Amino acid sequence: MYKSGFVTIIGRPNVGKSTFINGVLKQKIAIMSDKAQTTRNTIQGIYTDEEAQIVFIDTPGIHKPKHELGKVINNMATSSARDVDIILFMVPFDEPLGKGDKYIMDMIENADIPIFLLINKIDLAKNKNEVLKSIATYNDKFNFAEIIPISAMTLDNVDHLIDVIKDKLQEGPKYYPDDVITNHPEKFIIQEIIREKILHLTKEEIPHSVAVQILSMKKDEDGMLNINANIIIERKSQKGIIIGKQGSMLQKIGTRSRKEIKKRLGTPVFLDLWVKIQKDWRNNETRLNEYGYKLDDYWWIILKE
Ligand SMILES: Nc1nc2c(ncn2[C@@H]2O[C@H](COP(=O)(O)OP(=O)(O)OP(=O)(O)O)[C@@H](O)[C@H]2O)c(=O)[nH]1
Ligand SMILES: [Mg+2]
Repeated sequence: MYKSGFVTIIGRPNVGKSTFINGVLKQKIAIMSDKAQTTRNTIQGIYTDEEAQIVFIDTPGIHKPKHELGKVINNMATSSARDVDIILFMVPFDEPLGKGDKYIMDMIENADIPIFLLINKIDLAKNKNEVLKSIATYNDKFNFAEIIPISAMTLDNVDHLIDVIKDKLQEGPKYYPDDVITNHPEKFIIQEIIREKILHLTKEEIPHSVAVQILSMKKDEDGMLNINANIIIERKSQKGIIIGKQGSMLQKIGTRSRKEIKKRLGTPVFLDLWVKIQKDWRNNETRLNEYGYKLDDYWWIILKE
């Protein structure tokens, strides 16, 4: 009997959701960083083996929104918990159960599907007791179907988690061919790679106020992929930071992005990056749509088949 199903992974920002999904798929489909709110879209990661196909959904970290952008990405995360077969709620073992976690637990409390608690980052635990303490705290507050400590980084206990997920899934079809691992087009992947390099290279307000827009992607006769992209920021002062002294920062962003895009797509890449100021874009619905931050109703269609 072949099994399949949809499994969403939710939690506060920075708990390791994208690291987990990339680790399970052994390929990077979602960007990762130590900055909160790295992920801004729902991203399907499709795990397929001989016994089952699990469509994991990586989601943006649920947080207290300060902009329209925050509201949109929170909405993506919370609506991903509808119409799935299992919810994975991820927390790091080393942070106390806070308001954010309570908010999420209240939200999923009435879901009539199994909810697993994933206690992540156990590679950082000095001893078992630290992890056990965290398990006890959460166990007191919520009736989880399973509580599974893992490390998304070292993949400790992740095979076990996959087995438990398979146990809970029902018989079902392969929704995707074996070689499909994500639902997003190349354009999205390129845009995210560039944004990730910016997150890694900058601090303070930049990571939160930046967006990347791909204007065009064209292959020329020599097989070179020409990419034209805008880095969108909100203020003039941020433009200076992104460009850097004599363009040094922009060059670093460009070089690192180009290398990863080339590796990912297997073609030589020419990357033309421009910096553009778009005042308060995070509160502007038209701009949010333009930069790809809208409720993605396209995976709903897949679910409703
Ligand atoms: N030591 C350790 N670090 C981890 C682990 N999982 C994630 N991290 C780190 O935690 C940080 C956040 O990881 P992400 O995967 O980007 O977190 P996220 O939950 O997707 O964050 P948002 O997209 O902002 O919601 C990164 O610096 C990761 O390297 C883990 O199992 N162990
Ligand atoms: Mg993420």
